Amino acid sequence: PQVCVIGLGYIGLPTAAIIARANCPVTGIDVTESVVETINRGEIHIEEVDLDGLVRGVVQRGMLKASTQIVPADVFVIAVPTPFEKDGHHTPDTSYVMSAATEVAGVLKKGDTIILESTSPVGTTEAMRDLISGLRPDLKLPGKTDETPDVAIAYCPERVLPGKILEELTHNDRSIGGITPRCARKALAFYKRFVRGTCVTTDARSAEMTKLVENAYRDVNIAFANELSMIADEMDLDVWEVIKLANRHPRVNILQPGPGVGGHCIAVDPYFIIHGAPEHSPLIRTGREVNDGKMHHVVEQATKLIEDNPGMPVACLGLAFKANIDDFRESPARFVAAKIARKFGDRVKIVEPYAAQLPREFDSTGAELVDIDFALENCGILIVLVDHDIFKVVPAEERQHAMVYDTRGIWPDAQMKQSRPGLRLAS
Ligand code: SAJ
Repeated sequence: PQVCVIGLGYIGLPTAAIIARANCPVTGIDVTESVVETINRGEIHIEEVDLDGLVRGVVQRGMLKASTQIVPADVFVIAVPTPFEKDGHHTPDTSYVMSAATEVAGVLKKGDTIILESTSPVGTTEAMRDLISGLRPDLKLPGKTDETPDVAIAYCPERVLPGKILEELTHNDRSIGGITPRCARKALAFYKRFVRGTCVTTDARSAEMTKLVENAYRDVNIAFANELSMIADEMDLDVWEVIKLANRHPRVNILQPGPGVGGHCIAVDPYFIIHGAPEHSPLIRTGREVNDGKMHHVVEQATKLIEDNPGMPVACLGLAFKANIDDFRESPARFVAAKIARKFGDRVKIVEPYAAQLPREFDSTGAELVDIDFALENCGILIVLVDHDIFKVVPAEERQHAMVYDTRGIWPDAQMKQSRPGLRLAS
């Protein structure tokens, strides 16, 4: 089939490339002209393991083209962002999905399949169907007719991990939610072309909720670890030691505390559930609050340590939202480092091997980007915010002189120190 993938971001572009590799001609659509030009040159505008070679190959073979204009196709895959509105209520914003659906409606023909992949509040796929039904009264849409519908509509969330996107796109199991069972079967036949994991069919609303539940589950579990870390600070305990011991129980598996939860999914998707059932989601809401609260806790603890040691240079290690990636959006590490830079100015050095320069909020703070060697030689206080491999391998003797606040638990020998950052630590 001819495929049209709408949205060429972190999910859409790898998906388009993998479909093209499976020998389906793909047109990728994006509103940003420069993104389209970059891809048509065989290059990429995002960082992801092995994506450059894959895109270059499929573009050179003529299997993937990018365009700003929608084109007719047999299968449409929508992978556009679904942020929430900055209205203080975290209301989900499905306007990008609906405008993509409007574009699809303009070129839709009998026999086509539309698949929504964007993380979406429950009911979005049906709302999209209703919108298309209004725009194309000439077509029979699923769930709107007793006869065989003219098009199939399904919801199939991605569940790939940044840094392992290509591998997980191929090997993860998929939930395929049709508006009707027939829609699910049509979408299933499409995914079978390039997914090696098991594809399980269900209805669209269950598939929508499944995606939200996966990320809310992880958020709540990380919140448990983060809450433990704050309790441990209060009780003067080493949280890493406690978690390590508790996890020896055959049915206990506590996740890792950190400076908070970042990224574009885990810190966002739980709100889609909360918004849908506010009265019945106290745990999920509290999980969000705990994880956001952890960022402020880290700022407070770090501030105490820095104030207790006047004049001593400080290094914040890491800005990324998690280890070994160059993605600084929605990052708790970046939030904490920026707060510290604003408070302590040119005492603050930032180490982030994945950054060429500091983000704009560091302008005029006096903080500067340095490498890890500079930080180890010159800074008496080290605040670990990201567990990049390059930080993990720093041997104990090279950091022995420094006071350490390790929010990620990467230096086991420094652990007793990190859990009591307010104390004056042996230097
Ligand atoms: N984190 C911790 N402690 C942990 C695990 C993670 O503090 O034990 C933090 C990370 O440092 C990061 C944040 O949580 O700041 C999220 O990282 P992550 O690796 O858990 O997840 P993401 O955001 O990279 O990707 C998630 C994945 N969802 C689940 O694992 C349930 C991925 O499979 C989804 O496809 C993705 O969200 C998405 O797009 O929804």
